[in-house]
This record gives sequence, C-alpha cells and structure tokens, in this order.
Amino acid sequence: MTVTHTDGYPVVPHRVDALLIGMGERYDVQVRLGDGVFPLTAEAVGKNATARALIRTASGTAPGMGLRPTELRGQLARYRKLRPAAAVALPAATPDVTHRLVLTGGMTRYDWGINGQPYDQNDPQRFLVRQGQRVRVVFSNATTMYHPMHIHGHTFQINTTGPRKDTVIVLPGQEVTCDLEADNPGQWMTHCHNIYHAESGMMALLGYQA
Ligand SMILES: [Cu+2]
Repeated sequence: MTVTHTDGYPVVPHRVDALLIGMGERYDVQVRLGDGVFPLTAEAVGKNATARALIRTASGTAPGMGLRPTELRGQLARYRKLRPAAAVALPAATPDVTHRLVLTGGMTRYDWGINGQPYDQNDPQRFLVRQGQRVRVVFSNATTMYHPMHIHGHTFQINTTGPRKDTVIVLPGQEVTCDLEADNPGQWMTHCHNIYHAESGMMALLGYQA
C-alpha cells in the first residue's frame, strides 16, 4: 500500500502495510490488487473489535469474518517517515510565537481539557496569534488515551519537516509540533476530534488579535 496524500496534501509516495488513523484524519493510498475478493479491515485500537468491507475484482469466496490481515501487524505509516511533496512544504522559518497545549484529563473523571482547563463557552481559553505570524502549536499528550487534534481554519506541517495535515493524532506521552501560517483571521476552534472528548472540554480557541 502506497500513501500518496495526508488530509488531502500530497506526500512523497511511501510504502506501508497499514495506517494508524484517528477521527478526522484522511489518507489517500494506492494498492494493487490481483483477481479475487479482498478484505479492507479496520481494527479499533485497545478494543477487540473490527469493521470490514470487501473489495471484489473478480469472482471468489469472501474470507471469514475473523480474518485479521497480517498487514495490520506490519509496518505502520509513521509521521516521521512521511515527507510532504515539495509544492506543499512550508518554507523553513523560526516561529514568531509558540503555544503549548497540554492535553489533560482522564476516563474516570471524564474531565478532558487543555492545560488542565475544560472549554468554557462564556470565557474560552484563547491562544493568541497575529496575522502574518509563523505559529507553532505544540500538542503534548499527558493522558493515557489517543487524541486526534484538529485546528480549524488552517493546515499545518508536523514536526518541522513532516507531512502537511489538518488533524494530527497525538499518542499517550507524545508531543507533536504543528507549524502554520497565520493567514486566516478569526477565532478558530482547536479540539480533539473524538467529539465526546471535545464536548467534555478538550477544546480551545486559536484567536487572532486585531
Ligand atoms: Cu481526545
């Protein structure tokens, strides 16, 4: 399987066996199929659950529902292995402003937040930028769960030289940097794309100053 795009942006084609994909992320891939019936299998991380579709290129018998393609245990597409196509790479620049967003909370209290604060509609936590700035957003996951983080109104480049995206999955204990050009004035939601996490508080605003 060859990854060709991340969230709609081209990458240097990269061969993998499987994708780790969070809510809101998209990948374009190319595969070459022989003749027959092939499973397209999605496995939920941390749960004994799968979903499946079948791709038919010829007559044949569908594989059993319990089949887990061995590729799921193979090489995953990793951000650090993906490079943006030259046309969509951000030019190198030092950030004018860096905002650190620590992802906080847990399952027991269901108190998901950013920097320890749940989103407050009346007084939202706001990370300020100005038009024209190069902005670095650092997502740091202090929880034990996966959080696919999405910034509205912008796309960003991951970890300085990584792929261009608009949603980035941050694994437990991991840190990911997202560089963007502040070129779209407004007040933009930044949130976990597991919407039940966002609704319980893992949201904030990227806010332009006049
Ligand atoms: Cu989350």
